[in-house]
Amino acid sequence: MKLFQEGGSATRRRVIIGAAVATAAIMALAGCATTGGSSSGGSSSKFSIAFVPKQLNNPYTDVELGGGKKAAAALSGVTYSVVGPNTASASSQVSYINTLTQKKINVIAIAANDPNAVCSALNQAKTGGAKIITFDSDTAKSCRSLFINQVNTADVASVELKQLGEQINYEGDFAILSATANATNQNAWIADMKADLKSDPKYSKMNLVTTVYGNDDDTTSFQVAQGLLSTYPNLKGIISPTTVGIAATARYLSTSSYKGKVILTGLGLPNQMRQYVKDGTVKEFALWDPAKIGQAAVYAAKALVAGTITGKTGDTFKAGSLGTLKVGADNTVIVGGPTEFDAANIDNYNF
Ligand code: RAM
Repeated sequence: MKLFQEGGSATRRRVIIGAAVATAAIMALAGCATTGGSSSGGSSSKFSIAFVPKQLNNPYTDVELGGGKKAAAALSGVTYSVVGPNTASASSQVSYINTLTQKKINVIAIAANDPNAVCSALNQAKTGGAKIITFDSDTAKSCRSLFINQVNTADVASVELKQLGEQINYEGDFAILSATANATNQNAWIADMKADLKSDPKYSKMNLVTTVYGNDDDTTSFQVAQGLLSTYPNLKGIISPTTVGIAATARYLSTSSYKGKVILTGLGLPNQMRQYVKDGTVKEFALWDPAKIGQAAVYAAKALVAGTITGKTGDTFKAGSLGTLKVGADNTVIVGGPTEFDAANIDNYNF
């Protein structure tokens, strides 16, 4: 298990008096985390938040959590930590959640590898007093107070189909190379793509032949991309709605005979995709700034702990440089819209 913990700011530490130090020492000895509640210092509040990403060691996760860490540091009294599995399999997060429940962490922010596999562990955490936020990849609605969604699910589906369609003249076979088979976020985007393919006449000649899974593992994704092209040599394109999948597929295509012939698009980090845009393997792809999701999660946590929101539709909360965010349908906060990247703008982005 990997656990990073950050204490309060220097200013805060200076004002802590002996009695508080003694109390904290007793709590630490008893294995307790700092509990929530308003501090005496104006609008700041004291709480602990633990992020549980789908997996550690994913460059996307690192950017996302970087945003959370920065936001936590900007607020005084927030104890920030990250724990999580190295693989994104369905139940790999359960033991980490149980540990956080024992530690009485105030807020658990989780990107779920499966909508249901983590629910009973999260419900136990809730019974123990924790607030539950999902970010990036949701659980079933009943298992969390609110979901920080990067973008509208339907917008992801339409940008991906549009980017592929315009490069293959809206005609021919294509495949999807996804993350894990249970990932809530990828499955929601894929379901919307399938619905658009059926309902929008402009896609009537585009044929989705298969969906394959690289499990958000670089090597597996590379091999799955290779297998895809050997099984379907006439494929016109691949959509990979995962930063791990698109980077591995681009790496495979870049040195293969399919380079520039098989169109690859999907969701990628500009820093990982830059070389493939410059060498002509990929023309365009999309994403958003993952750091904003981590940031929004920390501010949502603050508002939940302070009791100024419960996560119901219509709630609003301030989120630093993101301004005021609103909880919409399905207790979901939409952070922004997708950005499209190509050779003309990719150098303007550094994440
Ligand atoms: C991968 C993960 C993550 C997803 C991005 C687009 O890094 O699957 O959950 O949001 O891709």
